[in-house]
Amino acid sequence: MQFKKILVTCALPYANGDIHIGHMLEHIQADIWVRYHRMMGHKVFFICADDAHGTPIMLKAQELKISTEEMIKKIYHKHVLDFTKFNISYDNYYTTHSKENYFFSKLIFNRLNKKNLIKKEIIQQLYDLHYNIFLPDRYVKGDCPQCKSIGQYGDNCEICGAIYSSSNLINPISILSNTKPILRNSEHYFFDLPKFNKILITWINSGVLEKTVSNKVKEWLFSGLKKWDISRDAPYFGFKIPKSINKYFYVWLDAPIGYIGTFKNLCNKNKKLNFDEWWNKNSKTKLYHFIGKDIIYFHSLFWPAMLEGSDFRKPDKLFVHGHVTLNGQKMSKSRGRFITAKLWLKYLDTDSLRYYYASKLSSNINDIDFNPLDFVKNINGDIVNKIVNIAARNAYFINNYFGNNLSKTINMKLYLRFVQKSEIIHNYLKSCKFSHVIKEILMLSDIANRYVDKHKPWLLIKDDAQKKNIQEICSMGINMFRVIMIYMKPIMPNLSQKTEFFLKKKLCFNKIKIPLINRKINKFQKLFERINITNLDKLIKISKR
Ligand code: NOT
Ligand code: ZN
Repeated sequence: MQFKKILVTCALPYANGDIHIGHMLEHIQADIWVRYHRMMGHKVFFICADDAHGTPIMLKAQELKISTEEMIKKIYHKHVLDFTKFNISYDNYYTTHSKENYFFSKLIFNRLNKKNLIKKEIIQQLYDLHYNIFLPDRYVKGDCPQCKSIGQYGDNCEICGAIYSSSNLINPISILSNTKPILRNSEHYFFDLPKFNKILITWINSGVLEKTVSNKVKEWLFSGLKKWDISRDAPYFGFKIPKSINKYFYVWLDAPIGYIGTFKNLCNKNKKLNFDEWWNKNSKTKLYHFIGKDIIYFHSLFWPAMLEGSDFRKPDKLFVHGHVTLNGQKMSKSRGRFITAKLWLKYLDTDSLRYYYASKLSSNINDIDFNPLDFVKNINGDIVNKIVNIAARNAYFINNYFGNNLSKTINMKLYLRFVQKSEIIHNYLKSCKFSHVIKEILMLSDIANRYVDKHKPWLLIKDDAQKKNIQEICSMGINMFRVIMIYMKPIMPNLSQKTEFFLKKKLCFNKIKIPLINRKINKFQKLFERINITNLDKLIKISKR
């Protein structure tokens, strides 16, 4: 097999709030994919960073009465802790507020500018006289210019779906000061996105997106692209635009460049890495982005166009997922429907959330609901009663009657039936169809449990003549458990680690055809804790406050 070199990213979380289980979906999804590819021997680098710029971050720091730098530093450490505890195996977690990112933001801007792909234009924007700042779209509310619904944000109408610019709102009001903003002129820098129409169509047609998503993107492409405003006026927290007076790069310009900056930072730490090999226009390595469906536009249009225009390589694939809902409703901090990663860890373990998400994830962009009852049923029912139960009930005999020794032979026909599932499991893992993996695993677990039920070692044990037989039956049980756990390894790293200790053997795909026979295992120790309903109740109660 040819080993690939792959760079994987998750979208960069904003540096003004906690990581919640909604974010975690993406990081878990990507981490499962990454762990699987590493298991298969590919060279994978997995990176992410905090997205540290923009008006909301600047205002949040003002509200907390600390400097923006201080705030993003504090949040950075919290984010790193959350991801580490959830076993998200980043090779580098960095920040967009870095010297590397500034370097590449300037470089890309200058290259685009040289090719005449940046245009200056004077535009009118809403200005808050009280706060002395130009208002981002989300900081203005007013009546929809199309359907006249009141209380709509400055970028689009939630009632009729119209998209407009905030200066077109009727009766605009600044959310910051509750005063009426005025229109003020300002010169902005625009990236000439329409120039890339053709290239983007070719890129989209090369299979970088799932069908439903690529259809959506094609709709955007065919309805015509507009120039993209990449500048913001001071005061702004971000990078200053070279040779400008008080103009800053819009956060969405330097956020994706943060992928490059973060990789460059990794190269600085790991001297064996050759930056150009990964980002050159003709790079042979792979670049995969995991993103939510709300930021498809940025990653499928702006980002590849920027890369093309500045002579960098483009992504090979975007894995897009839906959002997490809580009990069928949108997660919302302001409405108190919200579970932070930290709160989760206080009451529950991380493998259980990883398993739950995996059991819902496929390659589509459907939303995923976190439903507590469903969650308990999945974890206690699948992991404890089905999967881990196979190990427990068979280890009992191997540990207590056979000095921890597995038999010399097992039923190879049945064993191979388990191994033959590898091919389909590989395909599911490669294409992010994790719920299909889980379905297969559960089917195999049922077969394994039925096998033990049928042979009833607890009855046979009364008959001395059956001893050898029991050892073979239970060794077969342990072997079925092992194959299942090889399939499960990218999904549940903690359970896998304990399993490896129990089996005295690393779980790997390339050894799957060789059963564990004629060797010792360890004494069975609890591999997984049942979900504690009281803890889950507490968590849900707090998240509902
Ligand atoms: N901070 C953004 C968000 O929506 C994601 C930035 C992803 C990075 O949470 N960039 N790009 N393109
Ligand atoms: Zn409307």
